[in-house]
Amino acid sequence: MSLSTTSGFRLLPGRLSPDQQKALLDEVLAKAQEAPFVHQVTPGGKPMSVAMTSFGPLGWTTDAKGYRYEPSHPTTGRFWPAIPTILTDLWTELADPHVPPDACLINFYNADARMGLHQDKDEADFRFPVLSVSLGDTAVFRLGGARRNDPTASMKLASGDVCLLAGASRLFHHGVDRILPGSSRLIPGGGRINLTLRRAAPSS
Ligand code: MD3
Ligand code: FE
Repeated sequence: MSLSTTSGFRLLPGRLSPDQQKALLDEVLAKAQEAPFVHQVTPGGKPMSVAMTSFGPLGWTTDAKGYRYEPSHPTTGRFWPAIPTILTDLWTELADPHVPPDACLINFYNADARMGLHQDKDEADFRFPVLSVSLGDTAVFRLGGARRNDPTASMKLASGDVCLLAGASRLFHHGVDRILPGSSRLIPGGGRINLTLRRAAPSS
């Protein structure tokens, strides 16, 4: 039995066409002018190698006080831009037809950025899936299990790939081991953008 059958994990390779990828990238880069990418600092005091921003009512932030969702950008103080419609449409189709996402975290990886193995546990209700969209250079992604010491599998996430983390997989450990520089020509100057749609607040 496959990983997806047992865990609720689904990978949809090339779910976005090249034209859809370009349109989404243009919208993300335009909105990132209003809500710039920031190398946030972990509670332990280390700047993250991944630069982040968010769209939607809530955005994920980290600083000396900890990890949390906030209604405004950590440096500008302005509300986050709206989530692109192509993403809310994907959420309705693949994740939840009734409850919309309220947070879209955007990660920018340059050739040297990584994300260590972690769980996403800052949301109120883990019954809602996480939906991920990759743009630009391919990532070598690592997916483990519910326990930190569970075995892991390595897979590539390429531009246009969509990944759904539902059911048990919602709490699986995961991370990005490395980026493959030059693997895509989508983003001028190279790099990778990953967008994750989430339900951060309780649904009622
Ligand atoms: C598996 N992002 O933003 S996306 C994150 O590629 C994050 O930037 C990675 O981990 C990235 O928190 C991975 C795919 C993904 C997202 C959420 C998950 C995989 C997941 C939640 C549970 C299990
Ligand atoms: Fe994560």
